[in-house]
Amino acid sequence: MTTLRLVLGDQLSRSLSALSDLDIADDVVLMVEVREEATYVPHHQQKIVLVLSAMRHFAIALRAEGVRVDYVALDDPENRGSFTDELARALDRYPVKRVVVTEPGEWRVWEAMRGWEARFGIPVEIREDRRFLCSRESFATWAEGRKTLRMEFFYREMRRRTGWLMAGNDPLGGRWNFDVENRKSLPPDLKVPPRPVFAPDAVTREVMVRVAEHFPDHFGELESFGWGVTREAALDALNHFAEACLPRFGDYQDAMRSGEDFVFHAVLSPYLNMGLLEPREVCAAALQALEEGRAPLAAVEGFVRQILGWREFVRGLYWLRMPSYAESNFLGANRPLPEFFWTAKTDLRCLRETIEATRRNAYAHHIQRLMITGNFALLAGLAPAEVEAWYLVVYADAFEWVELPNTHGMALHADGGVLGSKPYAASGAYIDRMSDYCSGCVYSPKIKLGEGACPFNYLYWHFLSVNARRLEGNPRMAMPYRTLARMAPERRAAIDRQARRFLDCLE
Ligand code: FAD
Ligand code: DLZ
Ligand code: SF4
Repeated sequence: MTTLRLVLGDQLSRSLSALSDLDIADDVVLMVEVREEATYVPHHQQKIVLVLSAMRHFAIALRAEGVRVDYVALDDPENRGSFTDELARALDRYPVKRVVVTEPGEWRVWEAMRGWEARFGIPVEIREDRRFLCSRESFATWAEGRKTLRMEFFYREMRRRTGWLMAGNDPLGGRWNFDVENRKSLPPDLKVPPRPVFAPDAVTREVMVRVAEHFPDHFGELESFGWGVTREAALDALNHFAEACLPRFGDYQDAMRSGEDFVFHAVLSPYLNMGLLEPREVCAAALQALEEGRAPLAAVEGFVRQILGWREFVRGLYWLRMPSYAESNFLGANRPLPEFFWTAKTDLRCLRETIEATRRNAYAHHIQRLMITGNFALLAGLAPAEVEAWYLVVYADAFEWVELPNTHGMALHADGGVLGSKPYAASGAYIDRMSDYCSGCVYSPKIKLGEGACPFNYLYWHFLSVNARRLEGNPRMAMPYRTLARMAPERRAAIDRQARRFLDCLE
């Protein structure tokens, strides 16, 4: 009798709890490429290649250790196409005494997994995912009894727990957060280091052929694939970031520049989310850079906050609030997703460039996701479920536990303020300040209304008008609502007319 250990495509860590007591002599590790995971939303082609190729490389590494890996490829004629059905088939191949898995990253899979024991009539041990820095249980304890859940307070608690960036009981440098120093726009002459590109090896090339064949209509370019697919490559990417980008990460975290798809961002999220890197080691690399004087405190604090703070916070929130979290629609937004989110055919340059980069790289950096596509979706009142499905499709790092709170909560405010205290709504002036997109756009951020006006400008005021009932009581929205109240009624009416004309054309 053997123990069957199922490893999923975002669990590619040798330290995985499901593998912790692996008995090489007796156990079987099961890995399955299943159609359902590529099609429950039609993922970007690069994302499918990344996950499947990384799975194949992980299996190769395990086999090199002498582990018995049962690997079911997408093309296997017997492949039944889902985790549950493939597990059922594997149970017919071996005399299995128990199944061991690590808890999955998505509610959808968690629900299926919890039914396996009853369905198959054998013990199924679902272990905690210990790669995270805060367990689901510990987050729930922190959240208990709090009226509002705010990342900043959770983050401080995590700083105290880990002792990272602490001087005794106080934050290093006397402040918890150096964000005010992290909002610079990019000087035109500042060079951005190129992102490391990993040329596809034979395994990846084979997967690319299969993906092009099986999923020809999925969004995204495949030829530009440059992701690492092994732990070694992910470690190279981490070293590159720590050396070349981290020192400037803080300063230019919110900056956007046409043609610079990555700026000083880490581009590590797919590796973290699939398990090729662990959050602990990524933060350790940043802390070491600070200790050795290779990066300033503001940059390191800003970076550590993204991982120790935001990443853990959104995961905690997801598991605390699912499944109802996904169902709220606080602003009652219901406009269908415009076609240009897929084609990039729009004359709004900031949107066009962000969507083109997304298609090319299966990546856009945080400010593009939040303040370009996200801000537009918010201002235009796009239906949360459609926007969320788009974000889940298009990014290589998109797994629902992290995608949903960021989209539903942070970008769309569809949760009514569970994640953030106010909507991240901004007019063209913000985009103009933080990017060079506007200089080459047919619209002008300086024109508020009429011919040539930037649509973000009138959509912004229109958004405030139509959502006044829901938002004007929010103290953090007091200033824009005061400005709106001072606006001449004819001007408000003209703004609403132009916004409605624009929105009608979207459909
Ligand atoms: P950097 O900006 O260099 O940050 C470093 C690391 O911090 C990231 O690798 C990531 O692990 C973590 N991080 C930063 N911000 C966040 C955040 N808000 N939430 C969680 N982790 C964070 N991130 C995903 O990993 N998957 C998603 O599907 C995803 N969807 C998003 C959707 C929207 C609408 C928004 C606004 C943000 C989303 N994010 C998502 C968060 C963030 O944009 C990405 O983590 C980041 O852009 C990844 O690029 P990077 O590695 O260069 O990150
Ligand atoms: C994203 C993805 C894809 C495209 N394909 C697979 C697959 O064939 N096999 C697999 O084990 N995992 C895949 N994944 C990742 C899963 O979607 C992910 O493990 C679940 O969403 C649980 O978080
Ligand atoms: Fe975007 Fe408006 Fe600037 Fe054009 S003018 S790039 S639409 S913010």
